[in-house]
Amino acid sequence: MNEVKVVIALGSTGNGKSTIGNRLTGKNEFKESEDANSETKQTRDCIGFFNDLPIQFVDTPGLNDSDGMDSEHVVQMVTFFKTLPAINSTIIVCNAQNPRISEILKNMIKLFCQIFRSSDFGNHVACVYTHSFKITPAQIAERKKECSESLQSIISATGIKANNQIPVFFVDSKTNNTENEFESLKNWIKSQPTLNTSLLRQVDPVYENIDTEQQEVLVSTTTEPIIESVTKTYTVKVPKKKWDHGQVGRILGIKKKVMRDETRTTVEQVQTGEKVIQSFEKQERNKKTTYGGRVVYDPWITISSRITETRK
Ligand SMILES: Nc1nc2c(ncn2[C@@H]2O[C@H](COP(=O)(O)OP(=O)(O)OP(=O)(O)O)[C@@H](O)[C@H]2O)c(=O)[nH]1
Ligand SMILES: [Mg+2]
Repeated sequence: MNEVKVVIALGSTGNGKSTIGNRLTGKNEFKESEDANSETKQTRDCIGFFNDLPIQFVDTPGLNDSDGMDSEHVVQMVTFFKTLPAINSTIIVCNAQNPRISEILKNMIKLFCQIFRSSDFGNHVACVYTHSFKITPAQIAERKKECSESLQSIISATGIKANNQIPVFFVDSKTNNTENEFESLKNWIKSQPTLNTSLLRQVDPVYENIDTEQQEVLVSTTTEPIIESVTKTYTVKVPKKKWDHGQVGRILGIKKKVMRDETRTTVEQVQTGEKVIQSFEKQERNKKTTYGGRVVYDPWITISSRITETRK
């Protein structure tokens, strides 16, 4: 009995993810688009068999070049991946009739590298070209080499190690003309061990990075007078104890007061300066960066405070 292999499909809209999902599960659970408009809006899965191999196929919404990495589709997709008990591989679904690797696809691949982090994602990824008709074996051989190299450089640019030889398959999901390629694809899927997804479990579906930053802010400044006791000295005239009658006084009987200086002290409350009281708060906030590079700040939260007093 083969164990179920979990395969995630990723690719631009209309490339044939849902169609190949139906083919690889032998069911018709995924809705295929009838025109160029994007059909799949939600990431969802289906378990079925491809020949004897049980496959749990995870179909994702295809994004357009105008879509950003912050769309709710991406958030729902990452949230869905976190619920998967295991993941074996990812197939990047391209269209052989339009083989350009679009900017959005590049960004999606980078997103996958970010969310799977060091889980050896680069060695569990393959590229599958659908709509493989009207292409010669020589073109296929050339494109396989080119595609493998460009995917490898996109993946390694994110810092994740990538297999030198990313497998590339050319299939046509609507005909039976590419049975050999489907067989090779099946064997590759079967050979994929489970990815280590412990880091994926910790990933935030909205934010790629959450950092904290701190600041110290001055919240208030008040000034108070400094009042101190000051001892003051002054002189007063006080009469001498002895009376000097003098010549005239003696005659007239008038007594003349003789004065002397006496030093006295007094203690007064005097403003000797000013003190400036400042209150500071240390604050912290989260700086959150979305997968699309948008930066969102949480409100500042006070984590400590201090008061300083300085004399002026
Ligand atoms: N001839 C041919 N047609 C295909 C093949 N794969 C898909 N199609 C057709 O291409 C159209 C788009 O296929 P879908 O499977 O809906 O594409 P998708 O990648 O799921 O698109 P979204 O859900 O919008 O992201 C449908 O009309 C399919 O029938 C293929 O290998 N050969
Ligand atoms: Mg679809």
